[in-house]
Amino acid sequence: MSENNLLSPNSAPHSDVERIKRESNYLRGSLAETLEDRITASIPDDDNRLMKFHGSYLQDDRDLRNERQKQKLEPAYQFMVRVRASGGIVTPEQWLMMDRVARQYANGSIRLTTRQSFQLHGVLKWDMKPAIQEVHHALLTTLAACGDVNRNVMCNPNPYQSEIHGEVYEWACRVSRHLDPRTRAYHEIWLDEEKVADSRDEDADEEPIYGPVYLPRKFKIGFAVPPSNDVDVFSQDLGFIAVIEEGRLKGFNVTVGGGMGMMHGDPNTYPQVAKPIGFATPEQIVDVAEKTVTIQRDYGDRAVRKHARLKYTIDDRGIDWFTGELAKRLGWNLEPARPFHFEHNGDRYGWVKGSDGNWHFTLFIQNGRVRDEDGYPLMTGLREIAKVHTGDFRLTPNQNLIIGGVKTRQKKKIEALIDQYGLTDGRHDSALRRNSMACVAFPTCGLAMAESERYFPSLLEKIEPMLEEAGLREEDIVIRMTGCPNGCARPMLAEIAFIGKAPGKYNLYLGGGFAGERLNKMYKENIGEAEILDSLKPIIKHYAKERRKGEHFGDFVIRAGYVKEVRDGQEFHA
Ligand code: SRM
Ligand code: SF4
Repeated sequence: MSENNLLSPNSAPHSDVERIKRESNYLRGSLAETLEDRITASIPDDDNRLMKFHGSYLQDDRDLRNERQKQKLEPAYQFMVRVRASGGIVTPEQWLMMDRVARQYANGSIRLTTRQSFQLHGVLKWDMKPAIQEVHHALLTTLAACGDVNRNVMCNPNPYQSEIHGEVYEWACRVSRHLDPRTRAYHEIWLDEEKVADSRDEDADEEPIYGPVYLPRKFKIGFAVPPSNDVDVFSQDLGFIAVIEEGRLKGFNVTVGGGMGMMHGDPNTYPQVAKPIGFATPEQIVDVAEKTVTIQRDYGDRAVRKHARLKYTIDDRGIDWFTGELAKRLGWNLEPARPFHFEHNGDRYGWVKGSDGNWHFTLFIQNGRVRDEDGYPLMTGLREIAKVHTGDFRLTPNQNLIIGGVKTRQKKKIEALIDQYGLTDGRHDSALRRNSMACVAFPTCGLAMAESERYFPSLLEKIEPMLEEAGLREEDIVIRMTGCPNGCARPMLAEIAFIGKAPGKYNLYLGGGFAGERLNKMYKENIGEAEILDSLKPIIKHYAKERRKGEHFGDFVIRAGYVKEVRDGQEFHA
């Protein structure tokens, strides 16, 4: 293993997280012991850091925080468990397992994430092991769902170009497998595998790609199949854009340096769209991914975590430095990028027939939350479908769900169940709602500054009449909300976005590109609901009256002068 990843490129002392990783003996730490500790429902901070690599971390129910504090009780500790599946594809059996685990060990709901993973909330410490064991036995994993490693690899679940989708998906899986952590810690801690000798004593090389301190920060990869940019490829650290010529997959345009996270008021942190740097054949991309990861491993900032993503590594040294370093490590140069064109980043709902003759039904799942509600037994309906379905389920990058690969002879049966449980493809909702996403935020996310998932539907309810009045009910407008500027629902790429600042207060952003190709810009700062509605109403009216044919809302607000266009290298904030 190279020594490089033990050194920071700048001379500043490494952050404490680097110490925790280094001392952890490949992600073991004292997790096995602390999970056994029955005195508290919590775990120590150092272990919680490591827990992320295992796909989970300690939260507390923020709704109960003050009350429990008053009663001198420890916070209502619980764990979030994230289960990854490359490209979001799982079998009906795996769906049934998630459903079972959610009801038995978590809060009775499943959360489909913006990266095509599952999240469970409210798992108690004592239930972590059986829950993770069930996930493992169903051939899914929580390992590397969080932490300073490559995360769930996203892939367009494109139901209307099935053959190409299948091929691109296979490459996404290969890249994902190649970058999986190799440590046996996961098996020892969760699956009761016998502990191997301390690998530090043996000087074993447990992680040929990551090394003993893993990456300086999380790392994200997405595969897009134009014209759909549903994976928001420009938000990824590393993106692959499929190049299809004459119906065949020729290779991928490679993009680097995307990322959404920022901090309010700190211009040293910023969201950024990735840049295309060239073209590679399918057979070359695993190598491209590995070498990109190792560049970030060796040069990423290990001192300041908020400056540790690949986008900053590249910005600090320049894109030419990066492509040069990549070519050096690969031993060859990428070809020049080929032309590509994206049309949208949303999902296409309802039934579509794939080129393989199978059917796919995209359901609208508001903010990815699967649970039974009064009058809408979504979770039960999906369970009943999973019991008879022989195809797959595909989690989309927009927090929706595709019942995929339905054979023609089975379609009627699935259709009947969809009807029986009233499951919706969003047809009765506005196009705005169908193009909406919100992050989790309260009560589980410790970083939330404002509500998101719980509040967004009611805000949409108030915006919808304005659109209706303006004759825009069926106009696709991408709208997103997050409870803080970390950007988990990729709001910086939406045409309208709300980013939480304080309880009930949001920064309003306008002007993102409809196909996820352009960042938006702040229009109003720190405003509450009344001002949000007052601000949007005249703009919506203006758009209805003066938009050009085919002009998207995000383009219009720039042309009409509400916000300036954010071009490459320009400042994002205001
Ligand atoms: Fe995220 C942290 C939820 C996608 C940027 N994100 C978190 C944590 C784990 C909070 C924490 O660290 O304490 C949130 C858990 C909340 C909860 O209670 O469940 C959280 N992120 C989510 C999910 C579940 C949002 C959702 O509603 O679906 C998404 C899970 C993805 C997955 O399945 O792997 C999720 N997070 C994203 C995305 C979008 C994406 O990846 O496409 C981003 C922006 C893209 C990017 O990374 O640049 C994102 N999350 C962050 C950041 C800011 C990272 C940065 O570079 O600054 C944090 C905070 C951090 O890492 O320190 C964060
Ligand atoms: Fe939490 Fe912020 Fe991510 Fe929302 S954007 S889930 S509030 S970290």
